Amino acid sequence: MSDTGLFITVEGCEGVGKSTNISYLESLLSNQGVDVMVTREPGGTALGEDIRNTLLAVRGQRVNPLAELLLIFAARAQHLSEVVEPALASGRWVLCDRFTDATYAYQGGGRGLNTEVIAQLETMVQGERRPDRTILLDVDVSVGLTRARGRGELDRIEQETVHFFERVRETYRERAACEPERFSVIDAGQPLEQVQEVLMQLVQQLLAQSAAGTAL
Ligand code: Z5A
Repeated sequence: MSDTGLFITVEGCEGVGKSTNISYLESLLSNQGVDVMVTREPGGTALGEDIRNTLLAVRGQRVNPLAELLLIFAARAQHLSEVVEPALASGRWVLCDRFTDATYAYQGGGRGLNTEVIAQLETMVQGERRPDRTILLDVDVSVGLTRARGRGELDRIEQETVHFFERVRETYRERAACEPERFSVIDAGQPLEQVQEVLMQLVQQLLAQSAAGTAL
């Protein structure tokens, strides 16, 4: 077994089922004796949650996309140093609801910010740290939005157009295609039981690879 934990991120557009399936993954892993923690971005620390609230607040003023990007990386810097790195160093597995792939998808694909700028901030804030495995829950945008919007009031980003979310989804899919060894893409349009069957197989594979000390 590796002496550092695994860093697993879960990604996807609105309403794909990240929260639901992260809870499921957490219980699967705990039942297998893995010391696992769940966290999220933006957020995961007191400062990060304040930044999250600021980012998602609906205000009458347009938020400059670069300001949005910098706030997300500010929250990430705090999250990595205060939570993620210490947990991984102590051997815990970290399940993170969104990470930097979301930045490429939302701020890059959605807002149209230059990917090179995102990549520079990624290196500055994260150094070499990248997720060991990323689960991309993928579903037609209209299906995800219907699920998410069933919950009531929309935050600032949830109020974006369908075209915005189409660009987000496309960027996620392109990233997954470029890094097939890191990404596991799951059809989140299937009934939840089927999604979770796939997740169970994935967990078994991760546990076997981790125990064998082989590359993930
Ligand atoms: N953001 C960003 O812009 N840049 C960044 O770098 C980062 C984030 C890190 C907050 O994220 C916002 O931050 C997000 C992107 C931005 N923008 N927005 N909006 P978030 O992850 O906290 O918020 P979210 O995307 O709005 O998550 P969500 O809407 O809570 O969705 P979810 O967690 O993926 O879904 P869920 O709550 O688990 O499920 C939704 C419903 O669908 C629920 O009733 C489930 O029971 C149901 N469900 C789930 N799976 C299924 C299946 N398979 N079948 C049927 N029903 C299902």
